[in-house]
Amino acid sequence: MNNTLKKIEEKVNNNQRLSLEDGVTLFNSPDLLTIGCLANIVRERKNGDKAYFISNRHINHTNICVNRCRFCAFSKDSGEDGAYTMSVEDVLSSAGEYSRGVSEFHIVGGLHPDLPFQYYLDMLNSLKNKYPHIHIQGFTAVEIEYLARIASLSIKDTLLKLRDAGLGSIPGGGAEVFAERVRKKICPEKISGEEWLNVHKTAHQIGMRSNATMLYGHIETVEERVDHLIKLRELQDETGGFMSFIPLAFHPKNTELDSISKTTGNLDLRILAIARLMLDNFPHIKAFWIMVGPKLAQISLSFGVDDIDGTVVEEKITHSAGAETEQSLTKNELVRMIKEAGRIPIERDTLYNNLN
Ligand code: V47
Ligand code: SF4
Repeated sequence: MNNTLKKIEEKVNNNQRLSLEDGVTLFNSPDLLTIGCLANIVRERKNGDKAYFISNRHINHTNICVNRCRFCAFSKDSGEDGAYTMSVEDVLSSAGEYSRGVSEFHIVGGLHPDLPFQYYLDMLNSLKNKYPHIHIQGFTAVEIEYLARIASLSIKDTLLKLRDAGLGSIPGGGAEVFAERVRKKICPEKISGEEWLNVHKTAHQIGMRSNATMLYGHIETVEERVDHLIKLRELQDETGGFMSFIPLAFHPKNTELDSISKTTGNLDLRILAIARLMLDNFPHIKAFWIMVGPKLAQISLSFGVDDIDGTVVEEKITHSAGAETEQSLTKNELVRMIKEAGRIPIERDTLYNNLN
């Protein structure tokens, strides 16, 4: 092990919190195996040999979005070729396809200029009516803030109404990188990092759990990545409401940022491992296999990761941006990947209850 990592190793062994400087050191170190090894210590301390997956179904109800972030290949303008919006009935029938054994619907979409708040309440109510036992994780903080604006409600009242209609928890999307410099360049219309954090804080205050993400591999600096992780850690200290952190590898194809190269395996593994080390108060680190590929997701189970997400069924956001992964894996495939990595597969529900 090189000397610069010695101090960090000592902190990890003594269960001490890593600083911003430590995070930067980890990103700049060539010694990926040591970083993975340290992350594995924390992973096993928190989750033993368990590796989680979920049977879920993603539903993207509309791709029409007023924000048009520069890294997004999924969104369209209203009336543009390929733009779509599902009616509540469409959402219901899409939920019905391949939904046997599913414990979660994961619903995210664009910021639609015309759909009323009632559409979202109707969607949740009808899903809950038909599938009362399936947890609905839906609407990123960006969507929640938009819904609050169109409904002229506070964030808290918006969340309470969505929860009354059937919303169970909030996914981690829309966080990107909190630094204003980055947001100005890649998603100038999006809510600020502070606003994203405030939506999650409000959700946690009413007892709703959520996830967090970071979109990496575009124009962000190492310091901006570590700053993002530390802001999440600070909010988690305050509320304890986050369940998992999911780094999202930027897919450049069909986006305005297509001159940027795809992320590499080294960076993908490094981010997952560093997240495990920095986010000492997050119970779970998730490798979304759709984004990093099933092979790397499997290896990441020895680099800090304890969750490889789910069966998914149909994925539009990353596949619009050139992802070459399948859109779905069976439960058996997920179990085999986990067992071959020497871990114990646990099928979980959204809130990490064991469904085995
Ligand atoms: O918010 C958009 C990102 C997110 C691209 O909470 C892109 O469990 C890569 O948040 N390349 C949506 N990423 C997906 C998401 C998510 C996925 C899986 C699990 C969970 C969870 C959350 O995808 C967006 C945005 O940050 N995104 N475009 C792209 N070209
Ligand atoms: Fe809209 Fe989300 Fe795509 Fe941004 S990332 S354009 S907010 S769908």
